[in-house]
Amino acid sequence: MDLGRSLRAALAKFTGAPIADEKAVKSLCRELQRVLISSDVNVKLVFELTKKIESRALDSKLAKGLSLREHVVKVVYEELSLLMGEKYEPSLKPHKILLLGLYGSGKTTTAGKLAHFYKSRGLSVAMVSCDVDRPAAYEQLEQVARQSGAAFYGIKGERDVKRIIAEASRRWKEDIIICDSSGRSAFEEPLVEQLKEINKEFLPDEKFLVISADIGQIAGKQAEQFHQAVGLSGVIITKMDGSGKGGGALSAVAASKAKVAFIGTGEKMDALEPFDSQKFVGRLLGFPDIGTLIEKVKKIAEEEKLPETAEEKLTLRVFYEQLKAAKKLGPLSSVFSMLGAADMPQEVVRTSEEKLKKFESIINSMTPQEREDASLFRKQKSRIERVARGSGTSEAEVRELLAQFERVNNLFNQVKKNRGMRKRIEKMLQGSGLDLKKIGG
Ligand SMILES: Nc1nc2c(ncn2[C@@H]2O[C@H](COP(=O)(O)OP(=O)(O)OP(=O)(O)O)[C@@H](O)[C@H]2O)c(=O)[nH]1
Ligand SMILES: [Mg+2]
Repeated sequence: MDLGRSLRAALAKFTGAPIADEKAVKSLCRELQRVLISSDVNVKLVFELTKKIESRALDSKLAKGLSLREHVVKVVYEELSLLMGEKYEPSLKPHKILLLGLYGSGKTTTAGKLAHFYKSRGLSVAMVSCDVDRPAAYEQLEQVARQSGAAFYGIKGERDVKRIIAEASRRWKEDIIICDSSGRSAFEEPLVEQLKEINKEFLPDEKFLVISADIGQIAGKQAEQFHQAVGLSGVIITKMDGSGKGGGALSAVAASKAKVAFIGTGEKMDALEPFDSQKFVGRLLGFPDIGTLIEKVKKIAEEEKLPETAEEKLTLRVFYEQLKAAKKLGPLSSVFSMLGAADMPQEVVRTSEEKLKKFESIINSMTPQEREDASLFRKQKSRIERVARGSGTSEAEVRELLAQFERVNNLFNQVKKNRGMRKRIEKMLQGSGLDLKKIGG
C-alpha cells in the first residue's frame, strides 16, 4: 500500500471511531508508527513524531472551536509536514545549476525536467554536458535538451571538464544554465575531485544532489556526505512515484543539513515540482486545503443535531442529497475521509457536476415509492425504462445511478452500527443547508 493510502486509512480509522478519546489517539499514533516505519522513515524520527502528536493532541488546550477529532487531524497534518521538511521557492532570476549524484539517480532526466520547469516560466535554458565518463552521456543530454527545447553545449569526446565549461561559457547567453555531471556507484574521492573542478570553473548558484527515493532513509547520510564534500544548496529526490520509501528519503533529508528542493514524480518532462512539505502532506492525507476543510467541518458541527431517528435507512433520495451536500464542501474524497469513510467507492467520489444533474432528473422522474425503495427497480425492470424516458436520460445512466447507490448502501450498512459516523453524515447533510424534502419525498 502506498504511503498516502496507508496514512488516510489510519486517519479515517480515527475520525470514524465512535469516540475520539485518549485511547483512540494512542491507537492512531501506533498506526502512524507502523505506516511510517514501513515507508522507511527512521525509527527514532517516527517515535519523536508520535510523541509530539500525542502530547499536543492530549495535553495542549484544544484549538478554539475545534473538536478533539478535528484538532488531532490538524496536529497530525502539521507534525507530518514538519517531519517531511520545508518549502523551497525556486529563484526565477538567471542562475546556474549543477546536478550531481550517484549512477542512475536521475540527473540527466532531471536536467530535462528543470529545463521544462524554467522554460514554462518564461526563462531561456541551456544545458552543459559534463558527464565525461559514461559512454553516450553526451548524446543522451543532447537529446534531452532537444526534447525540452533547451540549448546544448558540450565537446564530444572531451574528458577535461574545465575545457568544456570554459568553451561553453564563451557562448551561452541563456538565463538558466544546467550542468549535468558524471555518476559513480558510490560516494568516493575521484567523483568529489571532479565535482570540485566543475565547481571552480562553473561557479553554480545552486548545487543539487539528485537522489532516488528508492534508497529511503540512507538519503540523509548521502546528503550529509555530499554536503560536507562540495557544499549542497539542496537535494532533488526523484522516483517518488515508484518507491514506497519516499517518506523515508524525504524525512531523512529534512533531518540532515541539506534541504529538499524539488521532487520528481515520473519519467515525463513535467513530472517535477518544487518541494512544499505542507502541500505534499496535504495531498497524502487527501486534504489539499486542510484549513478550509476544517473550517467547513467545524461549521457543520455547530449546526443543530438531527433527531436521533433521522434516516435509519439510506434511500435514493438521501443518497442523492448526500452526494450533493458533500460536493458543496469540496473534493468528495477529502470530505469522505474526514468523515471516516476513506473507502468510499471511487466512481462515487468522482461523480461530476454533470452526472449529478442527470441523477437529479432521474430521481425526480421516480415515484415517491421508488425513491424510498430502490429494490423496486430490481423487481420490475420496466421501471428503469420508464424513468429513463421520463428524465430524458438513458437506461444505462439510470442503471449507473442504481449501481452507485447499491455500493454506497452496502457501505452505509457496514457503518450503520457506528453511530459516530452516521451522525456526522447526518450533520454534514444538514450543514449543507439543503432541504431534504425539496427533491421528491
Ligand atoms: N519513475 C521515474 N523514473 C525516473 C524519474 N527520474 C528519472 N527516472 C528514470 O531513472 C532512470 C535513470 O535516469 P537518468 O536521468 O539517466 O539518471 P542519471 O543520474 O543521469 O544516470 P547516470 O548518468 O548513469 O549516472 C531513467 O530510466 C529515468 O527515466 C522519476 O522521477 N520517476
Ligand atoms: Mg546521466
